[in-house]
Amino acid sequence: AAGPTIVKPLPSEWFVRHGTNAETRWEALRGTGHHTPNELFFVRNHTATPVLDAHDWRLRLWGSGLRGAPGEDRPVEFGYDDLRALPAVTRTVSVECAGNGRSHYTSQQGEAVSGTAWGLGAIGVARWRGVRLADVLRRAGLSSSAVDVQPRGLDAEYVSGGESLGRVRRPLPLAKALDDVLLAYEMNGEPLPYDHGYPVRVLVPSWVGIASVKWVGDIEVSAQPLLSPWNTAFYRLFGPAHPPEGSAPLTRQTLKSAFELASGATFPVGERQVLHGRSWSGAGAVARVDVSTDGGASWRPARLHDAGRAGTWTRWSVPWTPGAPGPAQLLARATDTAGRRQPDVAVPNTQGYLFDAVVRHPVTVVR
Ligand code: MTE
Ligand code: MO
Repeated sequence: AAGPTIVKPLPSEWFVRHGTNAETRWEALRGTGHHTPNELFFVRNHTATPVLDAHDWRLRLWGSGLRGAPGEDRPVEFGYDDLRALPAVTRTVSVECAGNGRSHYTSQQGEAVSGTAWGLGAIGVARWRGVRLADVLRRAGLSSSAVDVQPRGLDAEYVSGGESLGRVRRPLPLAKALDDVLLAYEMNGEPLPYDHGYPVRVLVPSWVGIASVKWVGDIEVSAQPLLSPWNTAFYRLFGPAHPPEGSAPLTRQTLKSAFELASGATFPVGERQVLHGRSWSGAGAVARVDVSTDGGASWRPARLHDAGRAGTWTRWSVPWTPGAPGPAQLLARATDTAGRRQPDVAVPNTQGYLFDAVVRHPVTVVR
């Protein structure tokens, strides 16, 4: 019998369920610190969370890009304790689904897009501890001809349109794999929770979430470029603005902002509030955030609460005294250190990836 698709409890005041996935409610982040608590962290599962045992777990490295390991027949293996014995690193980074914000293509722009109808809650930030993928690759005997590195998960094969696409796997260019990618075994000071990849997951800072393969079981290291449905059919941009074969496979995340508020939150007229939110970018740190409480007619700068850092979000706040009863729209627009600013309209693509436009957050002012 199939178990639950997600192991951890998903109280409805913290999560919105979308099939096998669970989205963090932004209002549940109010009062939390910089890091998303593990119990509040969104879950994106193609199938279901496998409950694995770290002591039986092995990470197998194989492929034409390893010295002396021409095929799957001569793999190099690491156990959980082998990884834990390597030099450890700790980093604060976000994981964000490429489709985060997708529902706003429809709600704000009237575009029909396929995929999980996320609001803005398919992102979380954690303090991850693990080892550098570069250290593991070098220990496995990286050959000078290696070009691509493809981690694969131990969760069930993904079936789409009646056809199995195999296990979740997605190639990384060697340069990124050797740069800042981690094999993480801890999340916010605890062993990885089952839903987030126990015992070990890949963590690819600033890139779309699909690159951060959970429950990693093997890594193909190849002397030829690798393809998988997750970098050919999915996680490219398709549509009128893009070539027929789609854009290049998605890498860096885009720029977004969210209020730590429920959609439709109510505020008493004439009472001073402090609105809180967070902004983030895959292209660098957040440099400034401007907020409008009158539907975009006027803007003022928010106070930033975190020193801007790449790979994670910046918390901010702005005071507001609602002046008149009735519906209102709150907007936040971020600018990053790469010079990007959130546009009013996002360029659409059929699968609704990389939504970056300013979101109009509906609230009601009451007497
Ligand atoms: N890894 C495996 N093995 N299986 C999956 O379904 N989902 C990916 C990625 N890694 C996935 C996976 C996607 S699309 C995202 S957005 C992130 O995991 C989500 O990570 P989280 O569930 O820890 O938040
Ligand atoms: Mo995702």
